[in-house]
Amino acid sequence: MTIEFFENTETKERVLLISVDTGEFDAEVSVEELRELVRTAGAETEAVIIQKRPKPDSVTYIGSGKLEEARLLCESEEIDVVICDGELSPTQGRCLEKLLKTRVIDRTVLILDIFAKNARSGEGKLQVELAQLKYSLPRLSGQGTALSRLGGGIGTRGPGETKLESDKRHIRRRIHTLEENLKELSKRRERHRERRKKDGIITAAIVGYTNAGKSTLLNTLTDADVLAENKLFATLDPTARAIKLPDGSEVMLIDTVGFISRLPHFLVEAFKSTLEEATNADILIILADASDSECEAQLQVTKEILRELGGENKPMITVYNKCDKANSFLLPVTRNTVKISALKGIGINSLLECIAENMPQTKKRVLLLLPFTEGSLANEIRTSSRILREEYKADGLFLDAVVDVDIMYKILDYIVKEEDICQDT
Ligand SMILES: Nc1nc2c(ncn2[C@@H]2O[C@H](COP(=O)(O)OP(=O)(O)OP(=O)(O)O)[C@@H](O)[C@H]2O)c(=O)[nH]1
Ligand SMILES: [Mg+2]
Repeated sequence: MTIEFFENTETKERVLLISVDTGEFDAEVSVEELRELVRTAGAETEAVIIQKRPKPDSVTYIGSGKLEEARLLCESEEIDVVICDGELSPTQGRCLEKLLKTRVIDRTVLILDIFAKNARSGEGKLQVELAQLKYSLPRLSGQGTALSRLGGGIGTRGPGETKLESDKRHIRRRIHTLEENLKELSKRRERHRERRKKDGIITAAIVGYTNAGKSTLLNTLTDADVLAENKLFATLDPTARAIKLPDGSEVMLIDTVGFISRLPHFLVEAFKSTLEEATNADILIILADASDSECEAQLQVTKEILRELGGENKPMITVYNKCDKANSFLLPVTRNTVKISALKGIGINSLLECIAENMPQTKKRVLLLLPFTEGSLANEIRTSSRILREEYKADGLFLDAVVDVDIMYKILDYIVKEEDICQDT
């Protein structure tokens, strides 16, 4: 029998965490992160069991001794939900629920639960529902699953009205509809990006591990007023705001969903349209929490996910944040690395200068000698570019002009000299 619990704002759900330490990653660090996820989900970690084994037991996840320890803890600590720090197979999930007589979920379900709680936009909600269905589909076997019991406790929250049904066909149909809807929204985003590009708007995405301070930075630089709090995955939907750089040029900053280690692939897939907003930006501002002992590991995770999303070839700026409470002397000092405190507004000018240095070249200054036969091209240059000097010479029309890089291919044959210039020239 499975006990159902319903959300109650006064009594927090009591959680037992179970981890199998295979040596593949630092189990202690991972459990600490899981604790934070539990806190973010509104529950309380009462006990932790870590077992060293080469791999999880294929049926019971942990060995029989530890299982008995867990069963006793569930009773004595009045545990409401057991959370395993890995991905549970359907068999393991069912078996543990039966033996522990408690709801059992895994790290992925917990993350999905937080996503469900924090999704605000229609697109965000569709993405969460898609991820939940993709997770639950292989786990439906006639019996209920953790996800199909939409109650109110952690791991059971749904994105909206839709109740998950144990009808695979229905779920597959729903997955298809969601994917179609999301594809439409993704196309709309793409059209929007194309328009921005045409208008010459440069974009910079603030990416990084969850809780690094991305939203705080956006709020400090603009009056975006987005939610920033000490919780994981506070932001799910992208927000964009324009800022002016010290050299007068403008850049559109984008704040988006944070990353976490061992992010399941299907979750990245479900959030593709949101994540593309970040990876399609002209510049990537990679924010890291310098006060976290796992700072460098979190930077690596961020870079790996960016690589997976195809964003590794963009200009990148590494920003060590929260330097007000970190020993920033030990941090690397390299080109395109900045130390800041988004909260206290420290180092912001250096960051803005670094963004300015990384702005893509959109204009070039060229000296041209156009043959007299290219009269219409000369007119096109006159209307689209800034002409600094124009002179009729014996062998053609001489132009000193600042042209848009988009028309370079038309004038390549007539260039006498070219040089890169800043955006606002
Ligand atoms: N001490 C200190 N705290 C900071 C700084 N920047 C952000 N924080 C705090 O870190 C926590 C997380 O900040 P957010 O801006 O919500 O982080 P985020 O990266 O947007 O997080 P998610 O959207 O949840 O992925 C908040 O409690 C902030 O007040 C900083 O420079 N110094
Ligand atoms: Mg945020």
